[in-house]
Amino acid sequence: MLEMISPSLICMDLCNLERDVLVLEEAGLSMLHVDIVDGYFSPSLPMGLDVVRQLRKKTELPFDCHVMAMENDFIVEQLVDIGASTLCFHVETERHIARKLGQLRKCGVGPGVALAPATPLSTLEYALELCDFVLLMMINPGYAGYGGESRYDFMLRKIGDLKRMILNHGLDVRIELDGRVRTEDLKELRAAGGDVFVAGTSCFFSGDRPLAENIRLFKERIA
Ligand code: S6P
Ligand code: MG
Repeated sequence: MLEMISPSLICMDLCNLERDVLVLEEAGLSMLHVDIVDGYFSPSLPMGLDVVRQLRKKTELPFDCHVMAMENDFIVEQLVDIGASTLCFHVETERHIARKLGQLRKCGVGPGVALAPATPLSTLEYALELCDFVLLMMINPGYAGYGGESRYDFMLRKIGDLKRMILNHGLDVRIELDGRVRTEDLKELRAAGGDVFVAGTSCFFSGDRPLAENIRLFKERIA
């Protein structure tokens, strides 16, 4: 299960990123979820590209990048240059979805698309076969720090529908789930079709306990 968890960088102690990343590495996590929000897509600007670039030198963990931007080109190019392992951008803002997915693949980056909760799956009909993964946001992207928003009730149905769509197309595309992933929900999210789970404030980075302690408790609960 631990290998399916993608801990979200912007939920870590932003003044102690290197320290927290090392804790995650030592605990056996196998990737990092790198969110870049441009401040226009959603009213949030938690972390810039230079931070990600510096962090790339501090850890071997693959960067699982999620771009939430009105204009994707510059941010995507930069993340590829920094060394993203996988990268998804939002279908809601990308004019040339197939082209961008192809460019990512050519650069050796696992391509994916991200969908806000209410964006229909029909938008994936032709893009799906170009993707390694689809990220489904379970709350509105970029609003994680705003309290009060919880996972939408229709998400389990949406995950199941996407899983069926992938199987019907005879594809092997991972489903990544992002937003309000709680430890106690992992079983049902997995059963619905989730393959990768973004761990944020609802999981590893909650409460006043040190991160290492939270991960220890998490491991106990999923054992
Ligand atoms: C921002 C971003 C997410 C969050 C994550 C937070 O929307 O895409 O990856 O960092 O959703 O998780 P949580 O548990 O605080 O909702
Ligand atoms: Mg994200």
